[in-house]
Amino acid sequence: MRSLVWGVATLALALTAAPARASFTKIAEYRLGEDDAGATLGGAGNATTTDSVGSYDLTKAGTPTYADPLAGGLSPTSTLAVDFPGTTSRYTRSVLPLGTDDFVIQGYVVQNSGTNLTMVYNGSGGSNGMGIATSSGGHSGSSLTWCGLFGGRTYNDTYVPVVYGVPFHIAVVRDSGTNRIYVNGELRLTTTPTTSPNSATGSFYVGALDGRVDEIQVGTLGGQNFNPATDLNFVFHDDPSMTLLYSNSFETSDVGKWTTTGNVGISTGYTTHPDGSRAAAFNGGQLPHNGVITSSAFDAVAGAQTYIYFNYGNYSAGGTQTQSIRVEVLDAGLTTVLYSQEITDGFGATNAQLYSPFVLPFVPTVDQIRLRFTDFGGISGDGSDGLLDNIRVTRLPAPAQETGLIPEPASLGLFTLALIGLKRRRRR
Ligand SMILES: [Ca+2]
Ligand SMILES: [Ca+2]
Ligand SMILES: [Ca+2]
Repeated sequence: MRSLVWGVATLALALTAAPARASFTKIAEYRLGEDDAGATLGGAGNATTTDSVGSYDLTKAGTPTYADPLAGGLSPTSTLAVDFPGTTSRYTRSVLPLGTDDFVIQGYVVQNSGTNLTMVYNGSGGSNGMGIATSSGGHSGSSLTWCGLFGGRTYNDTYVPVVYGVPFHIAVVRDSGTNRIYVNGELRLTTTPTTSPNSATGSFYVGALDGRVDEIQVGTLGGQNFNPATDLNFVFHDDPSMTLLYSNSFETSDVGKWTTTGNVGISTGYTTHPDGSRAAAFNGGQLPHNGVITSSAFDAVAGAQTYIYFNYGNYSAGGTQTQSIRVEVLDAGLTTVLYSQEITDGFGATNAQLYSPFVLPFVPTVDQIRLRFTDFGGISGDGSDGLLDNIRVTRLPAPAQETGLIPEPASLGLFTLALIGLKRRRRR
């Protein structure tokens, strides 16, 4: 049992009617701002935060504040999130009646610092209940990763690294005895443990970390199977609300979409790829970390919420070093960096060729952009490599929404209309 920093908290609950399309029945939903009277960006959190579907409002502890929704984030219907400045700040009540099977807990999180923490938990983490946690113990000790925690005794590690400041959507599901964890819409882990979680006692809480949390949904499956297409509260890159700006899976059909310098090549030599049969491999052959991949220029829309989806991983053939990549957005002339984010992935045999899904939200300031992926850090001559594949850049809104196909009150602007349309489709 790895050590966690456990929060304390409190709560109780009841069932509400199922949403029309989802397989699971929400018993509580915390939008964390939108349904809190008087909530304003930067303002102190209300004494209670509202359960939008049930009667399980949460009580404030510490000093949470209302904040931007995860950097414009993965949930475009959100207008506020809650920032928690540390483990003593949270929203809490006594436990929700989730049972020990057929439940769903999902939400968005950005962690800014710290190690083993929880972002949402129902129960007493050391001994019972279920929730979403981070752990530094599961990834060969080299990095902090997103985990599901079941019953306080079963850590299910996704091996997806926590990147400080980067938003993630995490869903922990237990469905007819099978545990599943989704990260940014991708199924990362399926396991059927021999023991069920212990019934939750103690408290339910949200927060208790240094970072922001948003759009928490808790529900029961009630005999239905979890359906990620309808049940994940996540905007997939191919959602009809999105416009695809650029894609590159390093397949032969994509040739011409990128250039390389330094120690990076397009490889078919790995046995698994998140998409197709080819991926980009950095510092293979135990060469120094100096590879750079630059995309061709492509059209964007200045001011539009834009997302970079991609898979990045650490292939370890006995090597023990982390892999790091800098993801940048530049203008077409490569003169100005408009956005930059560094990602480091850990190592380990269990992580061999295991790519993690990332989604980086940004808003361009120009109408034509390029991407640049730069391998950095690490040591030369190590038997692990950085792998990159399946790059997709999308923006909101979709063209159909821009041409006025959505019925519109005259007082609303186009972008607001697009969000309303999105909300109709995506809200569960
Ligand atoms: Ca929200
Ligand atoms: Ca590929
Ligand atoms: Ca290497």
